[in-house]
Parts: sequence; C-alpha cells; structure tokens
Amino acid sequence: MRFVASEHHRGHDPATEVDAGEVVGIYECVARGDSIWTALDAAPGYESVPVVEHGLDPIRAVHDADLVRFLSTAWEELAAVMAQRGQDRRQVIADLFPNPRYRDGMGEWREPDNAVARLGYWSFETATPMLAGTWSAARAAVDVALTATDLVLAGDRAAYGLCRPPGHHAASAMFGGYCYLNNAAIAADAAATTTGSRVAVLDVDYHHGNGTQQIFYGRSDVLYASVHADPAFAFPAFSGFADETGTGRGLGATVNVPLPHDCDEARYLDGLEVALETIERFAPDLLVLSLGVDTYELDPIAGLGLTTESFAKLGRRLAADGRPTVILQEGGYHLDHLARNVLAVLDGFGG
Ligand code: Q9C
Ligand code: ZN
Repeated sequence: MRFVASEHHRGHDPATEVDAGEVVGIYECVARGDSIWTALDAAPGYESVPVVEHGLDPIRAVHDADLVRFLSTAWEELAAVMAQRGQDRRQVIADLFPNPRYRDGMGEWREPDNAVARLGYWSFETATPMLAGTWSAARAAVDVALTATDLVLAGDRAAYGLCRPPGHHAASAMFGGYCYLNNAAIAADAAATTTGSRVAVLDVDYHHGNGTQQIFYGRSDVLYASVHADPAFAFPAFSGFADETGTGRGLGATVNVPLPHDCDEARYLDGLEVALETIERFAPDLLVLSLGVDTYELDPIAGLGLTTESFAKLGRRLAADGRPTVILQEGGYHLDHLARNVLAVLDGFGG
C-alpha cells in the first residue's frame, strides 16, 4: 500500500489543552504522527509518496471562505494581541464561545475584532490550540488527504493518508476537537465533484464526526456513516444520535450508530455491520475511511473495547467489500500502541 505524510505536521506542536477547566498535556501531539510514520517506514509493503499541493480551492469547496481566511491569519493576529499584553505565548486556546442563545431577540452575530474572541467565534471547545505552525500543518494534512485520494482515483486499491491534525470535527464554518480543516470531507467532496462519482465516508473514530456529518447533511452524492461512542456520554455531545439521518435531498444519506460505554469487540462489529449495510445499499464508487483508533480498549481519553486484533479484523472486513478505499488518519491517543493499531488495520486491509 502506498501512503502519504507531511513533515509540516511537526509545526503544529501544542503543549496543553483544557479539559473540564483543568490544563492537561495535549493528547493530539507531534509524537502521534511521528510514531505512525516511523512504523510505516519500517514495515514491509508500504511505499511513501510525496505530498502534492492542491491549493485552496478544494478547501474552499467545503469550508466557509471566512473560516479559511481566519485560520490562515489567526496566529499572526493572536501573536500581536499577546505582544500588546506583554505576553510571549506559544499557543492560545479560546475561552469565549458564541452560545446560540446569547443574542436571542437581539439580531445578527458580528465577528469580533479581537483575535482571541474571534478564536472562540470560529470554534466550539477548549482542546484545539492555535500556534504559529497550525495553519501550514492543517493545510498539509488536506494535501496529504487529496494526494492519497488521487492515488486511489488513479487505480490504487487503497492508499493511506497520515493526516495530522485530524479533521472530522471541523464543520463548514467551525473548527475544534483537535481539527481545523476537514481532511476527509475535502477529499470526499473533491472525488465526488471532480469525477461525478458516489462517495461514502465511513467514520470509525470513537467520537462522532460532527463536522463531516454537517458538511454532507443535505447532500445525496456523499453518504456519511459513523460508528461511535454514544453522544449521551461522549464528546462531542451535540450530535451523532441514531435519529440524525440527513435532510432534504440528503435524507437517508447520514447514518449514525451510537455504541454504549461497556462496548466490546462483538458489539462493535455488530454496529459496524449496520453502517456497512447502508453503505452497501448506497453502492459508492469510492470509500473514504475516517480511521480513528481511539476505540482501542486502552485509549487514555476514549475506548470502546477494541484490541489490536480487533483492528486487524476491521481492516479485513473492509477489504472484503472490495471498494477502492482512501484511508485517512483521525484520532487515537495511546502513544505506545497507536502505530501498532493503525498498522493492524492497514495490514488487515492487505497493506
Ligand atoms: N475541551 C479526535 O479524536 N476532548 N478528536 C475534550 C473539551 C476533545 C477528539 C474537549 C476530544 C477530541 C479527532
Ligand atoms: Zn476521536
């Protein structure tokens, strides 16, 4: 299997996040990308392909132009505000968010002038810091996803994109959940619009991919199917319910399979079958797999009872469906077992 990765991920090197008001070490760290890359280089049967720059057009096809403009200049503006305050900061985390009820009865929202307030205006939670290298890493992750997609569109059975930062929590006009640009959505949209093909996104990350769901919620050409921890107890809490099935022309092209806290491999694989049945009925030409391995039983912030052998089964099960597949990295936070679990999926697929 051929794979794509970018050195630019290292420029996005956050130190901390805020969890329930507590400052903790960042889980979405540089070592995640490096450990997977090192393992791919050492494993037999994997060949690295250079990243091809695809520019901003495929990003703007999915994301609001104002979000893209904000992300591209955010660090410069934040650094200026911090300098004015006499603070030398390597990262900034938003702490003010636009609750939809704030302006009840008071008319339209305005984007704030202050860069720190704007960080919250465009985001939704406190685990997604902005740094000097964030924008180029986020852009490079999109290029990684699009380059992997090109390989599959040109005939590779499957390709792996080592996207970091991840993408599936980024919506058309909002970032967060460690995600800035929605790599999988941009790849799926580019494939669907440039080739006129039907694309299914299967999201197996522990967390519901609210961003990918939102981007495709009204569309019938891209199916979004997700198997994830029930939002009743898991992040991102506001989406991923089984009764969210799309809207308008997209009705029926969104599928959510929420799983319980005490999930194990057998229950997980049953849930996966539900998602795969809907994909089968949709009959896509291309599958984009949002591959989070934070379903691992030992994941420090997540976990749905899966073992490394479960990930091999997942890879074999997806390969059995025989679809051209773009595999893109999302979450997975057990640093010591991360690469092993990703490789289990890829090897299982026939990597
Ligand atoms: N500030 C992915 O796995 N958790 N993202 C804490 C509270 C954020 C997970 C949020 C988890 C994000 C790609
Ligand atoms: Zn996740």
